[in-house]
Amino acid sequence: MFCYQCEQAAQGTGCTKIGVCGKQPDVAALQDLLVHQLKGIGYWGNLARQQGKKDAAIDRFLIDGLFTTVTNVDFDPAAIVKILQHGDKIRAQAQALAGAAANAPEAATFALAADQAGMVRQGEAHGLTTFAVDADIKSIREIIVYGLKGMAAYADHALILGYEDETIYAYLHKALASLSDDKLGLMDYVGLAMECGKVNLTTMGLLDKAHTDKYGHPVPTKVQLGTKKGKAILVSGHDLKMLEELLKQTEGQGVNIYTHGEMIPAHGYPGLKKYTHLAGNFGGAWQDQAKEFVDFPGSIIFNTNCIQRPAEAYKDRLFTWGLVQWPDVEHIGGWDFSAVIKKAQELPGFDEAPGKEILVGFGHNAVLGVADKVIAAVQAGQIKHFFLIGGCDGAKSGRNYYTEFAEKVPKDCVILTLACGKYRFNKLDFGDIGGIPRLLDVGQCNDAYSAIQIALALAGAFKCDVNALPLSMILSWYEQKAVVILLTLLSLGIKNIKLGPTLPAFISPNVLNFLVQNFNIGPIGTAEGDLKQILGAAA
Ligand code: FSO
Ligand code: SF4
Repeated sequence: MFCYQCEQAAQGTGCTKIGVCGKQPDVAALQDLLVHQLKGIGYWGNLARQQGKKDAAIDRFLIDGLFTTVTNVDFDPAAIVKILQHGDKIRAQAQALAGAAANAPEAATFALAADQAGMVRQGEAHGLTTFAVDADIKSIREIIVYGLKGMAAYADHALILGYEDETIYAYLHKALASLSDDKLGLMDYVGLAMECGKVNLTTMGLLDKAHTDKYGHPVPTKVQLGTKKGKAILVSGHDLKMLEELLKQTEGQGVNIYTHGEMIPAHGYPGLKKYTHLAGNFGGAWQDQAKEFVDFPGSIIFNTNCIQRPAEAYKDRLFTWGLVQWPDVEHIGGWDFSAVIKKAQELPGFDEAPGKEILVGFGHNAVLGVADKVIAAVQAGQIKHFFLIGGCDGAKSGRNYYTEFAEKVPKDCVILTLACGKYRFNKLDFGDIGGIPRLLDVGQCNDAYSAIQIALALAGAFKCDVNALPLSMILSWYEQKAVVILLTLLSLGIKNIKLGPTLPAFISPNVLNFLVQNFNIGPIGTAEGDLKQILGAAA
């Protein structure tokens, strides 16, 4: 196997024996085959679309297939085999829709093996090390593949809430088709990568609309970190609809629901916070789950990444939902959560133990609702600078940088944060500036959309370019959603982003050069040095 799609890539270059994430070589091969198959479906789908023909089943399969291969989503070979078999039918459907083609690539024509062992062999033959292309082309193609995976995750959440957008599907087909087109050069792919960023802004906007139409705009809300007496279920992932259904099915049953990781922003949505048994938040970011879940006295369910190898101590009370799968962990296929609730009823649950409260709910609507106050504070010199410290968390010790950075941000600066990286500092007290909290939790990783809206509104108010704002972006990345968010920021022309804890292994030296020259993107240094550089430059 060879995989370097996430920040945990072994030795900073790639996982070759087994994934640091726990991905086994057979699963890696099946996922490589699925990506290969998706390129073929995209080829036919793109051709059909050029003739004005499309099919919702084909479009939606692209979303599911891509999201399945995101880091920490699907570790179950049997589940991926089923997806590949379904994909084979979808491929035939797309081919029939497109009609005959003279030079269809192998990805669009290969016959899927009859069994899992055969599919694994096919996947091995289409792994990254088999690509005979120039290093820069390989790098930029992989950037696009990872961008598509991240975008598919957001499109999937929106789709689950009944929201779709034709722009997204048209781009997915076009981009997947481009990946087998040897006539394209580096700058063609750079253009496609920037388009990926733009289309992802549309995708995150669509998801924002889905969330806010359905559950209202998030409002500043205190989240309890302690526990309520009663049975308990912990929900991890990003999917709000799944949480809502579970809240409905547990109403009046003496079972409290706790959020984990990226589910914490749920507490700020009026349509979800109205459930009084949405009791609080438990634990830290995803990489601490194996240690923390042992102490959760109820059932636990994952609705998206990031799942890790479950410890035996809680495996029998762990469930997966949606595209997340782990071998031997019970999967909930639809919307009936009675097995999860039944398990929670059998377990001891929590005692009453109130704890600290932290604030969430600063989406674009809440922040822009007090825009006048914020602008006046900037003009009066009370707020000197904004820092967006956001992105994913992970296990590397270098990630302490983000805690240290947040702690060292001067008292006259405001921190916006989002995604699971916030757990590095969201339980610290930052105080406020004239009633404006110094730490504003904007939401999940996809709520980068909110952060962008806030930045654009500030730029409008100060009549300047976003790059001229007293705003710096200090980002942490882990998996492919972070890749697509980065592409979105670059597609908006945002410069001077600091990225860590390490730069992606899939970026070739020439592609990195391009990014540095055009966007002045750079690696994080030390918290003190970076702060000095940013604030020195801003002074
Ligand atoms: Fe984190 Fe995992 Fe939200 Fe990611 S829980 S790392 S970027 O899946 O999606 O921030
Ligand atoms: Fe390694 Fe990350 Fe790939 Fe897992 S997803 S195999 S940790 S590079």
